[in-house]
Amino acid sequence: MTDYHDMWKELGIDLDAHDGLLEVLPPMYEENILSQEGRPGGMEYFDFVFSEVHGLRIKELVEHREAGAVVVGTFCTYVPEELIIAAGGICVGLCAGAQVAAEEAEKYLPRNICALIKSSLGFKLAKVCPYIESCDLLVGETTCDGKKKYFEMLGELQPVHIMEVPQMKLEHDRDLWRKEIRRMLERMEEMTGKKIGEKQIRDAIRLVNEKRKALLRLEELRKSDPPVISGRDALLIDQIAFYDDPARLTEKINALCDELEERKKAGVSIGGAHRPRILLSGCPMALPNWKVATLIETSGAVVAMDEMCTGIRYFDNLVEEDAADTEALLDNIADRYLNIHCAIFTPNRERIEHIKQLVEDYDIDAVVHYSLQFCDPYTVEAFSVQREMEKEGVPFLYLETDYSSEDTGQLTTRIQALIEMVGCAEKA
Ligand code: BJ8
Repeated sequence: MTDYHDMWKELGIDLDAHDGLLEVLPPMYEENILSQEGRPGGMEYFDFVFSEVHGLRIKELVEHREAGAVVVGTFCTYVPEELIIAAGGICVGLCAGAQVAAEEAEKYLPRNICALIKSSLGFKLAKVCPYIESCDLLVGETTCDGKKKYFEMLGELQPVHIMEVPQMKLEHDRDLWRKEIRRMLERMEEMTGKKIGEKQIRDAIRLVNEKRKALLRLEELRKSDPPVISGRDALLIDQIAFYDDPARLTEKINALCDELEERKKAGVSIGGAHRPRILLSGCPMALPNWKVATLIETSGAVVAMDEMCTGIRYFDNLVEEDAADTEALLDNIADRYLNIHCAIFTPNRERIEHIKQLVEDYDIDAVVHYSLQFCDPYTVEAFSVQREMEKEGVPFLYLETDYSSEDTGQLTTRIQALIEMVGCAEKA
């Protein structure tokens, strides 16, 4: 085992608090991920990446910066990683999925703010995240109100660039968003002191599209029934996709998909039998948040699809590569990203249509809508999703939770009741 304490110290990490955090992660990983039976061999790479989450990948970031390049942190799937990569940078997702330093964060934020925002600030204040400490720039966005205000606070601690994400998708919203894409490109040029050319943008688009294609290939394999991969392993891969090297990750996902295709042909599955198929929809589940996915899968069902930003919302739709020049490439990037259907938009009918389509394509038995407590966009939109699912006759369960384990018993009871009901309906 390599000792990374000197590297963490250089980054300004609070070593004692960080050691405490690193003690908690392995048992969590064991309980939620490694304890699953029949996992494909290709998951070994992702287990390794997770085991080195604050080690080897951070070392790569440090070396990248030593070579004169930049690291940029993001908090939302609307931020185009292509522009960061085109500037020779590394893009890392920074949303936190574990409760850290909540009391400290509550000195600056109200108690009733979503766990994702509170924990992200907690990680920064407690100095336990080597990712955020490795960043030359943080890119925030005007999505939900909590995030907007959180980024103002973060701006007092580190350089922050804010992208204005519109809240509607009318023509003038598109115009604004295209301008924001150009403004972001200029910020990257200003920061690196280098002009970003057409070739760099084209190459970055291709690289990220390849990653998306690999993730979509994996999603296609999740249509298998009985399943060839668990929802938890698919979620883990999506979470890792936010910070791993894109080319290496693409290769490893494709190798895993080759293995899963072989498994499918040979009739090898995880668990060996049909199980109720659940679509998880709602707020993102940032690493290491596996709580709800684990409860669903240890209750006898499989998460067959995730309509979340740590799921298909992250990689659905490619950037159109066919474009005459830089301006057209930037328009294509803008168009692809504005085609993400987050609940901060109004109206957001496209998200509901997407969920309906996924229910059909993935032969879904029930939808579990997951909202983080105090997340207004998803909590309110859940009512529209529920109404639509009722119309379609799709069983629906609404869950509102946070990062604590206090409600595990109550969540388990509700999830088990849903799975039992779906199982009985299937037998009838
Ligand atoms: S595109 S889902 S990553 S905004 S959970 S912080 S919405 S109060 S994370 Fe999101 Fe971008 Fe949308 Fe995706 Fe606010 Fe809700 Fe908290 Fe949220």
